Amino acid sequence: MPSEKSVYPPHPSIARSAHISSFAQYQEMYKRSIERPDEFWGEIAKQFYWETPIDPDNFFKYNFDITKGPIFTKWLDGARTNISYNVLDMNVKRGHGDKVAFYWEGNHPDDYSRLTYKKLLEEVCRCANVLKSKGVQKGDRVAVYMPMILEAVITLLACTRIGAVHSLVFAGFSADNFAERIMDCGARVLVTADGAWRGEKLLQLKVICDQAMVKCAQKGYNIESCIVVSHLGRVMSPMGTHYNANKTPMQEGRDIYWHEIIPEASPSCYPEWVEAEDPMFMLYTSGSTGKPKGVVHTTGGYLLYAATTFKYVFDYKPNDVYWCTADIGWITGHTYVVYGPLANAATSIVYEGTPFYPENDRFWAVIDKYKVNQFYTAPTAIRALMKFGEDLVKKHDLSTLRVLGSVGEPINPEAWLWYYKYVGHEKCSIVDTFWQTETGGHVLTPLPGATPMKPGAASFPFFGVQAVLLDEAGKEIKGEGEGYLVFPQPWPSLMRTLYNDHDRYETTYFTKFPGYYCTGDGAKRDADGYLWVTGRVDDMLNVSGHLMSTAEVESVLTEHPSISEAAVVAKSHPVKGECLYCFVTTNEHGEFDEKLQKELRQLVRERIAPFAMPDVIQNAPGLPKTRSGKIMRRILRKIAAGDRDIGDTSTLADPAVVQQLFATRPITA
Ligand code: 6R9
Repeated sequence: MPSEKSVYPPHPSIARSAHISSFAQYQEMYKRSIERPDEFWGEIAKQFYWETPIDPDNFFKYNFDITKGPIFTKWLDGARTNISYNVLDMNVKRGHGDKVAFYWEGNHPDDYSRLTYKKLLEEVCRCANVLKSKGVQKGDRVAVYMPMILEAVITLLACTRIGAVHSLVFAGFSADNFAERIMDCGARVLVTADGAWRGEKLLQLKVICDQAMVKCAQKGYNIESCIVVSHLGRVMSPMGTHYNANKTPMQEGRDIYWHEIIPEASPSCYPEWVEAEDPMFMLYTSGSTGKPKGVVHTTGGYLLYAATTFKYVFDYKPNDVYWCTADIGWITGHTYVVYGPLANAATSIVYEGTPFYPENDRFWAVIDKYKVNQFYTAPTAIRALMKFGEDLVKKHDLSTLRVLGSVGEPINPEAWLWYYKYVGHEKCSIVDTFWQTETGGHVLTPLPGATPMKPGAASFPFFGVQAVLLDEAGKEIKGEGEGYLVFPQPWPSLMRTLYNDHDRYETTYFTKFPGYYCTGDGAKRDADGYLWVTGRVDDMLNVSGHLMSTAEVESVLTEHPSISEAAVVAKSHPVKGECLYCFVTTNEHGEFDEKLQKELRQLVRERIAPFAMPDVIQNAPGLPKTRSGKIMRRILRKIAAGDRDIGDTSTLADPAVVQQLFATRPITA
């Protein structure tokens, strides 16, 4: 087994044919992208259609320095385009009409379908016409709560076709969460499905939407139209039968089935030309104060960056088959299931199910079935699959693979090596892509034919991105060292604002270090200049690649009538990366017992999502606090880890609390 300190050069067979085939070529292009961004991105912009031309004087403007005025970023301001036109009509015009845009692979292996570019364009137009008939206009938000089915892709593209802003919420979030997001973005139209199977689990999506709509209505907010894909009735359940779709309750006048309205609509729809800087979509991400942030992306820059990163990071070639396993509800699904691949006229796979159904080799079976060339997944999935051993991988022919991607959290060298050796046969390049909902696309990543790989290093910045490390005082760390990962300049797809809250955008990302976009992650640079992302530096947790804030979970726990105070920290977990370790203080009505723990877990599940369920709940009659009353999470992290080396405790108001928490640490922790 190779050591984790080794460097793995790209395999000659990969490098030879890659778009970027040497590190020197990367460096040269990178230099140009930083020194002449207008020239670099201008050439790329020419590959797309602009209804009104790009004004060279308005190519790119920004201010990242809060002391000099409001923060803003603009690319190609004033040029008009339409992203659905670019990724559909243009591809059809270029002769890709009969090319498969998506293979759909259902949860059950007997369910699968495909959609060509021509057919996708038609379906998008039909859906766009229906959205228009429901009153959706340019700039309006449309709420989407969908499983991994092709109608989800169609809905997003239909929104962009008419200039509407899609606001998709991951279909694993609870009704409470969804309701909050619907009201925050002000959507009046909702698109969903009756449900879906994930492995052997039935997700009753319409039921959750109904609950969310009731919660909205209680606050005087009404969804006017809800379009429902009847999905369950057309696919195989794990029992091998079809589910009775009539079980889904429909409200007269508001709810309508997709199949009753979309097929009747016209298959052509003239695109709405929008400004490059018009909002294209929004997507909520966790914020460290608890309330989710509606990250807003705009049209022109997002298109350029999604297209360019997809092409180079996955080294995509015209006949390749690409597969990203991310759910469409996350930014990875937006940029690298929908827009990036389509902008390159790619053929990709949308997979509905889990890695474990019907057997633990499903991922490998799907790669084999479709002869996948690029496979993009998350470290948590790799770690879970490693447990079943490499024999399951060896059962399948994975020889078509060239590029393996990783995203969502740092990948530990052990998982990296397993991925490299057993999935990639020591031939594939692994791209460990670091990015965020906010960045819109990859910002740090190796390039398959160019970058010698180091297991666990996100390596180097992508074109147009300057990565800087700062110390606590805001001084730049040049050369080797560890600090805050920040960016002094925007690239085309950096988010432009937080929906309806530009102040929060400025304070969250631009005030800690004036002049820089602050990622909230720490990173170190090694002697060879490689960047290694070390994880969040703020109060955020990353459970199986799902980002959430400790404050969000704490506020749910303290809603329980028996809880007076709660503090949540991350604890490392062999598969999930991190898990939730919660300290709770009960009030006079509460008794800390099994029942209470069960209720708290249930509460988090209902209010946030199943993936947010705590692994450990510890009774904390007292919490370690500073004299000014701030909870010292640093110490709680040590208790969670069982590490008695807690360092400086001079600011602690009552050191006895810490000893007590160590002594009563649950055995299951
Ligand atoms: C794309 C996505 C963003 C946070 C980010 C960081 C972590 C993502 C990573 C990584 C180390 C990688 N993260 N990719 N950490 N190496 N390759 O995941 O977006 O859901 O917004 O999460 O995820 O902490 O700040 P998002």
